[in-house]
Amino acid sequence: MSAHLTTVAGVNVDTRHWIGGERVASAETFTDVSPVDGSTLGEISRATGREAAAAVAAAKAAFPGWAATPRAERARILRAVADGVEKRLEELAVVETADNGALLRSHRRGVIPRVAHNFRFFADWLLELEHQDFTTHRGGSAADRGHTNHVSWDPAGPCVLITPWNAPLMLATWKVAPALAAGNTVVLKPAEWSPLTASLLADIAAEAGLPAGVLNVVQGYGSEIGDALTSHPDVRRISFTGSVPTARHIAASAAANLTPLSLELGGKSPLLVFADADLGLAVDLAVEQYDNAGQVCLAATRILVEEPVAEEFTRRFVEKASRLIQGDPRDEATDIGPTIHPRQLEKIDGFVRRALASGARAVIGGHRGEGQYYAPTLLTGVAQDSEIVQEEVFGPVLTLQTFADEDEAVRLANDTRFGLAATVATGDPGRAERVAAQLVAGTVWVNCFFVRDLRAPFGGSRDSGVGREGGTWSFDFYCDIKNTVTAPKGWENH
Ligand code: TXE
Repeated sequence: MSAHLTTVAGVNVDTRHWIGGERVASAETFTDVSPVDGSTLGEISRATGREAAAAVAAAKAAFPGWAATPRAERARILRAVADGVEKRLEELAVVETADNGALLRSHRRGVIPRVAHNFRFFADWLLELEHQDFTTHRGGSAADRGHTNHVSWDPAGPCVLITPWNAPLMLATWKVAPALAAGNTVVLKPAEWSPLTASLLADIAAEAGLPAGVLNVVQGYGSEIGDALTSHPDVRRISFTGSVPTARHIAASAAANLTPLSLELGGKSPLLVFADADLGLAVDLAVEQYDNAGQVCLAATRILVEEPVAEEFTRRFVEKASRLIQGDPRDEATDIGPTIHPRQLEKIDGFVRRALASGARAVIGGHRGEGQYYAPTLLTGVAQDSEIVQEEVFGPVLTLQTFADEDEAVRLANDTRFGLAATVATGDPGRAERVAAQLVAGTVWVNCFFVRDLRAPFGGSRDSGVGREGGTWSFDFYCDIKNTVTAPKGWENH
């Protein structure tokens, strides 16, 4: 077997970059370790600025051809990628679980099917994207009237897409699919803690007939090659999902060329439980926040409960959360897997230890589990301005606070520097509407959580991000929007 292949759960994965339609190795490698059992999954090529520049050059060279490819043909190839993902669903699911420790059953039933959906959705959407035409009849001077305006969405150029480890392939393809559909070429830089499925995606895309250089994958540390990608003058768009400090760094790096950015960052989202809510549903919504060991940007980690039902809510929450099974993410019965990395575990533990030291009480959990696991935790007695209420933990750690009325609920909900999402549990549609209107959040869910229609905008306010992606918002971001104004016949004689 080639020195550049590793076998993970029976699946062969190439550990090299994918640049210009070829596998390229770096002199150095980094070790990819499984959070499931600490085993080594592979030695992955560790890019330097040279490979980063080569990937951008390949994307630049491939751009004119792909941009000129008729939409119907681009859509056909994207659908073939979706077919390839579905054909290899089981392989992608087992590799992703080995690499990031999220539940195999979620990968099989939800996450990897969604990867295929990302490609199919943006292929369909591309064909529906209408150019807009209108005639100037108001505004401007009288002389301008009768001119036609033709608005078109043109491909922008090479895009750098930098993605995290909590849902590696799903989040990568959420960017790759619209970028490619729009006629752009891509350099994808997956997270170094979960590099494997991006490599499999490169294989699938090549098999589906995506031309060489249209999708490039560069493996390595963001701290080492990030700047070479984000400050490159030939890069026309940067889309990033990850942490706030890295986002600030990328924004500064991109500023040299004023490269447009889309930033999807963290959150500290609230779940507001009103006394008139279906309490069983509210408890289900709250317990759901432990999914993926809480390593979800959208997670509603601040539970805010109206005083009269707080005790009953807590009792029922504890009852349900205590039944959760924490263990090997490959087992069907498991509800909560390990955290991604010893460093993430340390970080989670540090947050909780400091909270407990400053007076918080652990209703459940509050400590590490075996190995790389962290016990599902619910903390009460937390002050609104405390670190545990204000900072993203990114682990299975929830806080519970109470409120007296709607005004206080909204005030607490909005009182962090984030604004990604919010969930409202209430039986009163009028209240739902009133409260939703006041919440600072890119997405508000009422009596539900995590429901995503890809036509809808997705993104955050404040420190949770810049810009929106999804449906037409993705095309607005990944395209250069052009207006062509044509004079009416005889206008020159005006
Ligand atoms: O994120 P980073 P980390 C939050 C979460 C988590 C914390 C730290 O709170 O605990 O961030 O996670 C690449 N130039 N989220 O350290 O560093 C890096 O290689 C260019 C929330 O993993 O932001 C990886 O591919 N790129 C989040 C990606 O950025 C750079 C998901 C994310 O890593 C770079 C993940 C640089 N200078 C973490 N430095 C969410 N919004 O869902 C790193 N990278």
